[in-house]
Amino acid sequence: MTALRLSVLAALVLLCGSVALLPAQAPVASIPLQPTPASPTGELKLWYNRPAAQWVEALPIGNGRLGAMVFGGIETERLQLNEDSLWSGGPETLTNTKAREALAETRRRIAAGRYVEAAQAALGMEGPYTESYLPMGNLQIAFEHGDVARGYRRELDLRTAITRTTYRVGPVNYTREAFISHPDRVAVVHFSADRPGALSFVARLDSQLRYRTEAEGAVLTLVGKAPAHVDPSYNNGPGPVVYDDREGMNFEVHLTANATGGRSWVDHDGLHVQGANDVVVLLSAATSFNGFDKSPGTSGRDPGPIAAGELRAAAGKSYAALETAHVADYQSLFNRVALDLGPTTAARDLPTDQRLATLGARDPRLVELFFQFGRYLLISSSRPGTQPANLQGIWNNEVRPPWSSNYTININTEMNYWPAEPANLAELHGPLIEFIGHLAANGRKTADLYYGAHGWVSHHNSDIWARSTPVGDFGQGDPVWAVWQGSAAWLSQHLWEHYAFGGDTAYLRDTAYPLMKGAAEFYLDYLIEDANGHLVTSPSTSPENKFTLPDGATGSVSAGATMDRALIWDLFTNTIEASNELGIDASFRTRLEQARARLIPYQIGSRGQLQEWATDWPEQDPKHRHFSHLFGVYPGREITPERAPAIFTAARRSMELRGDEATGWSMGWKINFWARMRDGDRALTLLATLLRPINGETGTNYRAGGVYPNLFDAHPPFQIDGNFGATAGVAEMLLQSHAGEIHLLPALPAAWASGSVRGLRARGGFEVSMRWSSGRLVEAELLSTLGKTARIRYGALVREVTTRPGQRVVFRPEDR
Ligand code: FUC
Repeated sequence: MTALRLSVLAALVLLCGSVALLPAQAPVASIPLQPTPASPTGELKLWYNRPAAQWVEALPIGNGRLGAMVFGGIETERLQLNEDSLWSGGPETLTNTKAREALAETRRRIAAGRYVEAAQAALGMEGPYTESYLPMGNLQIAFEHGDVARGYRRELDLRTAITRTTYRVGPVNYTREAFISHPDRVAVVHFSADRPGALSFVARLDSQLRYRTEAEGAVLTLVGKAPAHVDPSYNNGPGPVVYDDREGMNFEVHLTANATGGRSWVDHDGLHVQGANDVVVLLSAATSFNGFDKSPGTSGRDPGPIAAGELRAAAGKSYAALETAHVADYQSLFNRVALDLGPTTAARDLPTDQRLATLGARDPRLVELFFQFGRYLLISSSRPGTQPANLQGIWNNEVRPPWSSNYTININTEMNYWPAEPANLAELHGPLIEFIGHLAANGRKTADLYYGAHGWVSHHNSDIWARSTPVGDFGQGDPVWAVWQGSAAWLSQHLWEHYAFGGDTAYLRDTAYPLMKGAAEFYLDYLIEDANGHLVTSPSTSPENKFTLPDGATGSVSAGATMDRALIWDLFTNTIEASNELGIDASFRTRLEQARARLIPYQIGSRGQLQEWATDWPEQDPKHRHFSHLFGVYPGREITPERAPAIFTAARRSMELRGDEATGWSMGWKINFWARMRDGDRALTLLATLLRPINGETGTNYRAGGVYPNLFDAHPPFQIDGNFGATAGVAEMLLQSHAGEIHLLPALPAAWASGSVRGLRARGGFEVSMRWSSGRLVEAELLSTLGKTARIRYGALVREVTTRPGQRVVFRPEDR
């Protein structure tokens, strides 16, 4: 027996008494699992028996870049349109030259224990707010058959990424299908009827931004201009929307139709169809966005030829060809994962909104639908080469959307990408990874100018221009969110995870490692020594909670908030491992190891909780939606029951004190937290809390999240992160791999007694499929893509298996 195997055995005996180990050359089989039915009914549909009355009832479609909300109106169909590069503003300029002085003063006041005054000084580090993600316009299609219909149904089929609306007016059955094609780059709306000549409508384009429409041949064009600046909706300053003839994004939407039978023409009023049998409407769009560092007004691309070319290319294809290419492309991603959580209930025959209201998470098929909806949304909002999914993915209908629909990088943007690796959509991580590169380019200047530090830094908000500076409009924003330097570390975790799952060494060497190293360089410079000789950050906040000082005053900035320590441990550990994998940078690695060993340790507070700050101050809001200090449980990997049992228990206590009620995204995070606590029932409770119907409410609520009728996550308002957090959470309940082992069914709730999953991914290059029954794993199959050794855990049972690339390994707990 090798030394390694002996130590594994010793560890096992320590952990679980005695278990059976496979011999060193573990027998591996190639027996495929029983084919896993995704859903025995085959149905993965959101469906409704009436048109969408409000935006959060409409159904989202998208190809990563172009997005639409489909309302399914009878007399007037509306597709509310977005394009992911259509933002206000232009490239970041560093405008706060006094930030470094403010930093020094903030640090002095923190060192003197003058926390309230320190927060005042920190205001001096702030600069402009980010810009806003904008709505592009609407495609409105007015029919000439009135709005009295029978047999109405509209649906979104997650298996094909196509919406379908059907209804009957008089004797005629009408059908509409809509999708946005990634391969053909256009939105496609197909109208048909079961009587010849029944299709007559006018299609028009409009926008909330400045625009005009033009008719040229068979094409209707909308030519638009975005504002040069849009203030966040929470900032109450004058002139919140600023247009400028030179600056600001230019954009175009092009529309045409292929009609069979009847007549069609385009004039100043719109695109007209009269008496057709079958019509395919095609829409393309482009903006002048030309990179995060170029003015879209003065150095932009010309969007006209791009939109025209894409429309022309698509118009040369049949509907069947467009649809086939779209479905094949979409399914190449979507079909990688199938989930079956057990027997269905009668509720599956109900429309989705009623199903949500009646049973919620007690309906396992609804949980499956919600899990897959998250995967659908990522496929539809983030493709290689597009912008990363923002607070609303790509779907936004407001000129001043909540929180600017920006990149909020103190949790929300990261959460969007939590499912990317485990839910087998790794290449969709690409836009975020590319974005981090832009942020680092700006962030190097910010690190230098604001901090006199090496490397790169970013703060809590960003936008398409990769803003890296603290926002807050020069002292208007609360430092508890605006002055936070942790995002460079948090985002760097995504760089590492993409490698940890996929094992692409060239990517690690050329893309990830240089960015991770740059972030680590910043924190090496930013850390200072506290009175006990530990390394701490200063100023430091715990997004976005405050503390109560002994004299009753409220503080926000201090030194050494727990989250900073957790993030820096994560970044340094990942960077150390990366440099080891690459066999480079030994002396830098040593610096990181030495600094990591000196980081301020976790501390357990008077209530048995994991302390949120270096001092055991009470939280100003004990139920706060953020639980930043618990990063090390999830998405971090430092706090596991094996590695840090006491801290693990304290983290659990902290979450119990926090409670369940929160915003949608916070509940999404909590599902993952409880999964990491290996408490499946509690994770399911959180899933059930999230799957609460929120109907009309779109104002901001910090305590009562849920989901809208279209299954969009409700903060409220709509914020897409909770969808992605929940999808990652379900995956995390079934499979974990953050602690050096592949843990099968670590948090299976009692209610999911029997089921199966196919295609989840584990770190180390494994694809995992499992089948369980009566709450017990029956069989797991691991496909090894990299040929690494798999340490497989199921409960207390651990087996280690060496693999070859491409090999399938079958694991049955019953085998000894
Ligand atoms: C942070 C959160 C809010 C919201 C916003 C976009 O400020 O605390 O709840 O999600 O980001």
